[in-house]
Amino acid sequence: MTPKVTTVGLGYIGLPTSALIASNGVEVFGVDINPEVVETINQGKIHIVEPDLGDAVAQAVEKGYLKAGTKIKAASTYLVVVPTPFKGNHEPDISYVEAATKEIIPHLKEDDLYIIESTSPVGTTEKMRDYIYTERPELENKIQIAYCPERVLPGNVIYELVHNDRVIGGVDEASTQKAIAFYKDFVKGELYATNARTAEMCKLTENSSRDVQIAFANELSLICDKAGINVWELIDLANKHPRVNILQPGCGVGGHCIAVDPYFIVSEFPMESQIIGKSREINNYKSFWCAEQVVKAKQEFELKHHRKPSIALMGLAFKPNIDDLRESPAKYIVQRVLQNAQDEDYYIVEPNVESHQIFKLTDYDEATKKADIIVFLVAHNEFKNLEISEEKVVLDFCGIYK
Ligand code: SAJ
Repeated sequence: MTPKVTTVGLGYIGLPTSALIASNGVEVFGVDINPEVVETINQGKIHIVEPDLGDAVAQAVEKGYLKAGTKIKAASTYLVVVPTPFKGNHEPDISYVEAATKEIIPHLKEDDLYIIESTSPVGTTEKMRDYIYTERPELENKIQIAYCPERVLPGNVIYELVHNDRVIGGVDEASTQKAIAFYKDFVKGELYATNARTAEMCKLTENSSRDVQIAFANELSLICDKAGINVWELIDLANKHPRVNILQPGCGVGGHCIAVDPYFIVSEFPMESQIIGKSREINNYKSFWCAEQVVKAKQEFELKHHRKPSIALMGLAFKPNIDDLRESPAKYIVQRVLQNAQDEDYYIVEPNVESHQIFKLTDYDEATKKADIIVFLVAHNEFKNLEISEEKVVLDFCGIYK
């Protein structure tokens, strides 16, 4: 197969994107450094949990439009969809984007289109353009280079890939237009043209905006705890105002996007990013505070009952109804609580995961029946209608009872 599109990175975004393009009858070659991932996909199976993705991949592979491999194949469009984590000091790490580009460079030819979708610090696309033209000076201004961030919500990826509006920014007008023409074939949302730097900043802005708004809700929850006010009721009431829309507090902000991307702005513009930086601190502090509350509840129980309590820790995922534990505040809280453990019995619950390497998992019914203290960390659907007897101590950090 001679692919039209080569996608580098077959993770949470790269794989669904590849499957979607392939489902439009376009030959797509997906590249991943992990041979097991490649083998799984070539069998028409998937290595991640995402509704409807399994069917999309199975069909695309069966029809011969999607193939995977560990080495790049020449195509006319290249999509870079690799992770951009941060380093120890919260500085963005674009080494995967650089490595993918290095692999693509020898295959590039006149009129090819190179697109970065990975979340990237401002200036990355221009940096890669300079890198490409240093290695291949004969191609200068003869290929098109653009940035188009993904903005899909895990759990609803297949729908949002097609229906969300997209922001597309080239390093020049011709690049922007060529990238728009590419996305037009499989995106039903609006395609908005801009330049590469604005498109990069737009992605960082979207996730920072959500982080700042969640920080506001989390700050309110700390204030309300001291003031003896139910924060959930307060937010519901404040949101009755036609121009107020406060998000929900929780046990912190997790995932590999919202808890990461704001640092890409803060590390480049530390003096200016006051609210963005502080929001990260507040959301991280909220997880620490939750862990402290569990320890406090444990000590109070001991003083009152003269015995050690048993404790149910409900949820490990980074948000409700998913199996993804990456950058999860709930997992962090469980770890911190266990570091403070003495002889108490702990029941750790995560209904979306069968087993865990470190934590022994318990069924949610059994855990809530056996435990003296029940700590709700993630608002999974399974936890919403549990019958919990009145003598139990309940810490509800995620609004199960609101
Ligand atoms: N959270 C709260 N309170 C809320 C909403 C969320 O505490 O009111 C917490 C969640 O529990 C979770 C974290 O925030 O720990 C992030 O969850 P999320 O559902 O807000 O977002 P993600 O990380 O699943 O996906 C985000 C989305 N970005 C925005 O909504 C601006 C998605 O559209 C992006 O594509 C994705 O990041 C990404 O890949 O960047």
